Amino acid sequence: MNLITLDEFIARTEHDLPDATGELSGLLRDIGLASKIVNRDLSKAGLVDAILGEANEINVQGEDVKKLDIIANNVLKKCLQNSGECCGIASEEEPDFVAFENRKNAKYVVLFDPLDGSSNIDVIAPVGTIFSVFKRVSPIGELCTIDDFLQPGYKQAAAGYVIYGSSTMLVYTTGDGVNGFTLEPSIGEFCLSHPAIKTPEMAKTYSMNQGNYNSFSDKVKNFVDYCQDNTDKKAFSLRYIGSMVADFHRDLLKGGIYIYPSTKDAPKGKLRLMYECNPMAFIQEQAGGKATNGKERILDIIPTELHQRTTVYIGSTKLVDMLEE
Ligand code: AHM
Ligand code: MG
Repeated sequence: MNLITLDEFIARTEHDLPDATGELSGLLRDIGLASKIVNRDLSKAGLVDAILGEANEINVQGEDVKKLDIIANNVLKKCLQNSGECCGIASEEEPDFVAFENRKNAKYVVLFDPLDGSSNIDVIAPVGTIFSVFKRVSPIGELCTIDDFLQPGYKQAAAGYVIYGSSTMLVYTTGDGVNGFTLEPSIGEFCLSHPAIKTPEMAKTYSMNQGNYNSFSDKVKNFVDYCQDNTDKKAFSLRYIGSMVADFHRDLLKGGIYIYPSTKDAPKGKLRLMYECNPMAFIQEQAGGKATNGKERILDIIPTELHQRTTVYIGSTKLVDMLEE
């Protein structure tokens, strides 16, 4: 058996880069560690409510039962602060970014959605963690600033996600292709299982909350109508879990398109540029796919606020082009 662990893979890739200092590698290893802890806590999720007590309540042992989003947020924050390579974080679960007082000399900031699709936990469907890494632009030695976080997606140094499903898998890119690592539970290591992922150029699968059809633009309605047109048996398959990481992961491996357009309730789209769309767009492009907001490339959007939302069409190149046409 020739297992390549995540740590070993990171070390090998770092070795191939003459300018690598090891800092980004250290950061990725720490994110790997955090996701193993989240994975462990998630496996007990079914016990919360039924056995341990309801989230947000005091359980029978007199302990505070926290929601898993908050647990995952705290785990990531702590692992990144311990890491020494991260000077601050921004999270979907925090109102503002957090600058690490004791890490002023670190070079990177990390933005994350600690537990995306968390409403799926109640029904034991897959959820995920999404992360995005930027090199800071503020001077090393000082506290990080908002400018370190509000950078366009094309400047990401790394991005990735972890899917907690029937297996747990970590997928990431540093701008040199996309690799996937499956958690081997018996040894507690992420092992390289999906090297150099390339997404199919075309597929007949689309993923979206089609219940919002009546509030879609004509462009999106036309695309949906096209997907449903069964003339010559060419209708597409609709696959939607309602957990972006899970829907994206399927599209990445098998081809397809994930769409979250503007709706009546979410006129600017529902998903967050910094925590969800930028990292997924970086991965998708590195795998040969495409990601736009309908007007421009997701990675070119200049962010103005941390929790900014955007519409997103992401997946196989031909499908994204088709929708845009
Ligand atoms: P969350 O970050 O609050 O979990 O919301 C994001 C999730 C995505 O994972 C998913 O694709 C989408 O919201 C589903 O939204 P909807 O229920 O409107 O289809
Ligand atoms: Mg989310």
